[in-house]
Amino acid sequence: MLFRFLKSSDVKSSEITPENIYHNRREFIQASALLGIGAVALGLNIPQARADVLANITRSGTYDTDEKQTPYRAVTGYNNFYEFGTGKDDPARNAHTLRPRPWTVKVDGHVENPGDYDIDDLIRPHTLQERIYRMRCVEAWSMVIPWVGIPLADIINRLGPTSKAKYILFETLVDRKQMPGQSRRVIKWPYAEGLRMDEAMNPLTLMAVGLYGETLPNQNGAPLRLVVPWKYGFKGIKSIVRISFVKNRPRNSWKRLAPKEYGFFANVNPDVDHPRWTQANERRIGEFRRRDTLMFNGYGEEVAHMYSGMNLKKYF
Ligand SMILES: Nc1nc2c(c(=O)[nH]1)N[C@H]1C(S)=C(S)[C@@H](COP(=O)(O)O)O[C@H]1N2
Ligand SMILES: [Mo]
Repeated sequence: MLFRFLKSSDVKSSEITPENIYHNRREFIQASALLGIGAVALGLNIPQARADVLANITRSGTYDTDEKQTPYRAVTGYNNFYEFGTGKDDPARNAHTLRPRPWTVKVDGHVENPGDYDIDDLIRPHTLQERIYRMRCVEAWSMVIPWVGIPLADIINRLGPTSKAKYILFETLVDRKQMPGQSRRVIKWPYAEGLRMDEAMNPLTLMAVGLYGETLPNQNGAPLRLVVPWKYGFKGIKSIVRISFVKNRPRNSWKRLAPKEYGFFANVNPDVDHPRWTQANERRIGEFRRRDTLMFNGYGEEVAHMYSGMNLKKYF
């Protein structure tokens, strides 16, 4: 059980991990070299132990939570990524087979600049930002993660959707060699997710390329994954290879699998329970007392206006 490792009082001072050196930039690179040791001690294969430190990250602080950040070992060791298995520790163990470079993202649909974009051409014109967000998984656990990414609106504006584009569809890579979990048909591959255009353009919506100042570990969705902090974690599609501007509400994997349990909107909502468990409270990874879940995961000020007049019990 990974939880065993997550109590901060358990961490020996000799055990250097990214989250306790993170706030000291000068020591970051040096200490990151030691990460490999920590990964081995955990018994996990964390390929990003090489700690590819991202340069030129800006910090506006505007949307950051100042809550305690979830330890790096939990953020990168307790994951949902069914392409690498359905167990929470499967992605950290298995995702080393994913090759995040070279990587091509297909942009198509109702857009002025469609094409097959090399990941680095997609990222390069933009400034990377750090965003410290709460993440609330639909399974009622949560984390606080310092993401690094680009506001999705910046990317969309450069791609130039036409007026016919009402939604965006995202798809994950399909490749059984790189993603061994895809030989089982637990979901219908590719994993797919979508957003309404106003949700995609909301300043909170981030296209992440890193976390804790490093490039994204494979298990967290390298090289490109969505982060939509007021929605349940499953909207945060990983290892994206397609961005499609569409007219109609796109399919999304979890709703397709179990439409009574998962909706398209998936806004965090303590008043709408999952049929099999409550959504009124959650367990912050690393803590033991459950905490109340906040409407829109606490981001109502930024996002509630997009849903005014909508019946959120019906459109869950
Ligand atoms: N392609 C893909 N993306 C995915 C998933 C997945 O299984 N496949 N799981 C989702 C779920 S349910 C959650 S909670 C988050 C977990 O992100 P994390 O592992 O980086 O915390 O990823 C989401 N994105
Ligand atoms: Mo999730």
